[in-house]
Amino acid sequence: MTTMDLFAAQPRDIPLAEGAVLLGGFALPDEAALLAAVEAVAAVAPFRHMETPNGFRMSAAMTNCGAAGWVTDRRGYRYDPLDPESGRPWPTMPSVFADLARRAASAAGYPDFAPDSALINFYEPGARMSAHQDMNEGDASAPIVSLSLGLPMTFLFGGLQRTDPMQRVPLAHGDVVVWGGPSRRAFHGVNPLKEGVHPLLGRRRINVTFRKAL
Ligand code: MD6
Ligand code: FE
Repeated sequence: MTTMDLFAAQPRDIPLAEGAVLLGGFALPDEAALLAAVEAVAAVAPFRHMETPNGFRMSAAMTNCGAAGWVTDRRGYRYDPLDPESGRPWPTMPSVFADLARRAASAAGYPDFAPDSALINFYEPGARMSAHQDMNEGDASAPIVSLSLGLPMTFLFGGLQRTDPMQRVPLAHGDVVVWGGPSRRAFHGVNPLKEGVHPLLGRRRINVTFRKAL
């Protein structure tokens, strides 16, 4: 094996379904800058537990950056150019976010991905996200790029019907999942976060999903 082969090999790229791939460890080289970007966004637009249309509080706390942010309240789910808590635009998307999302999408076969929204989910032990489809984005031809930081979590990835079986995908710090095309409307969720302490993030998992929302 030559040196070139060593660099070409990416043994941690795992196809999940047609159009969906796990890029294992893709974000590790940028972990410090990505964490700093999360902190910078949260300093301006703090994490909050949003209310679902049914009146429940989400167990993951959320914030956003970019031209539009995903929000939920008693009126429903939508993308909003303004943070409802402050009435001001969401923070600008840090360039380290947009750059990572573009490179990951490209590695997964989706060139020229230009996200206009990043939803940041903050999980503490016990927090979860029940099975759902991502349906609020205007442009379903664009993929979604999903970055995991901190404690590991089990991602549940199903099919186009709620009743389809779900595969359990362990997601670790630095992993990136890209999905689009035939998988864009697949049901997915995350199991409750288990107790643990991550060396950089402590008792937390952060997930950032980059989308073309508008
Ligand atoms: C999470 N992720 O990983 C929740 N949606 O915390 C999502 O809901 C999600 O990871 C669309 C595409 C990728 C995702
Ligand atoms: Fe989702």
